[in-house]
Amino acid sequence: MPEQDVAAVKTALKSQRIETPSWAYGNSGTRFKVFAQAGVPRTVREKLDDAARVQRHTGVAPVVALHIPWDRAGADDDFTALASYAADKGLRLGAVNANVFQEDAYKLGSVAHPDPAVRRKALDHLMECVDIMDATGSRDLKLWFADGTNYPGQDDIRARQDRLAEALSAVYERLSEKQRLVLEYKLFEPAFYSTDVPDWGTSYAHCLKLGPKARVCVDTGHHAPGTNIEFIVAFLLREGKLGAFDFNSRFYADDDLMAGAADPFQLFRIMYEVRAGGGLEGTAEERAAEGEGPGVAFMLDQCHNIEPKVPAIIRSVMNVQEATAKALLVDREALAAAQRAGDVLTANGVLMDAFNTDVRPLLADVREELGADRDPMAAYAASGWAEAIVRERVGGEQAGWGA
Ligand code: LRH
Ligand code: MN
Ligand code: MN
Repeated sequence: MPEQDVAAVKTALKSQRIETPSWAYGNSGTRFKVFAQAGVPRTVREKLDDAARVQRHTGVAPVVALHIPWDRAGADDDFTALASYAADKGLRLGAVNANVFQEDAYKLGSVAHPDPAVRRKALDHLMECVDIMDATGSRDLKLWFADGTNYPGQDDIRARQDRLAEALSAVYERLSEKQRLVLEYKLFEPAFYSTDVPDWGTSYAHCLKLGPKARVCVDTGHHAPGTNIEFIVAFLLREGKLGAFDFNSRFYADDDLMAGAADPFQLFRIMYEVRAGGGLEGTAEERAAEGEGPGVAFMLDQCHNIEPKVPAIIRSVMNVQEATAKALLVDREALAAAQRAGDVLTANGVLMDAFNTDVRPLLADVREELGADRDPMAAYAASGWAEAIVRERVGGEQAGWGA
């Protein structure tokens, strides 16, 4: 590859920002068991301390997404102070994830619940999340609703859409010009018969009606097996409606395993469509600013149930970077020529050549040039952080789902 092309690939890789989820630093599990790990953060500040390690070793993960109310612990309701704490660590606070799925009141749903009092309660929480965004300077409000039904006839499917639309529109009006809402879809779970935002089409239709500040969030674990996620990505980017990713990987359902672990080829195909749709263009600052441009947030949303959390997050960041690097290596001119000529095998070969390239040396150079570590996993293991947090984080309650 010509020298100037390598430089362009490196520039794009250096400006990528991968947002890590605060909840991935805490304890999590399946519905059967949460295995507690020693050294896990007890407060949101300790989660940020861990995130700062991820940033230090990788150089591309300076943003941390919050989940409310999980991140109240240690924030003392002063999110302006929390944002300064993050800034002191070289971090900034990213998407604010609303949580209207863990209280008894939400048994039959939140914003689509048949009882207006429950809908009001849910909407109040969404509004409160926007207040928090005002304090943290976050751009995105991430909305995922566990709403749906388990049995045919349980509730009116159309009425639930009306209620959902009403809440979305109220929260949309509350957003400033610089803020956005990203609406995440999920096929099933916890609802098993009908889900109110089950797929990208439903999310897209609501976002289209709401306006330019509303975009779709693609969580890679939220589809039916076999779904062509890169098609969805290509379509949404073309329409200017792709807002964010929740990256994770899965073998069966919403497994929330490390991004790129189950299917690195799928992650590459997704990142190729992001690149082809302009999602990697511009500087990090340009992409983070709302308004024109693709503005796609690359977030992780995963749970480390059996593996140590900080290095698992480092590994995930590296996996996203590897997929991105390979996507950037695709020879677009050769690909376009083969596509124009109808040369199926050459076109496929161009893509596979990029996927089969070992990009690890290139990424090691990128990290070194960023002042991070060539081998983040080894650097973390040698840093003593894992031992220090086990020693120091004693007493108190560990953070996890619900704390
Ligand atoms: C739902 C989901 C959503 C939640 C997160 C904890 O399955 O993906 O993004 O906020 O998990
Ligand atoms: Mn998600
Ligand atoms: Mn999920």
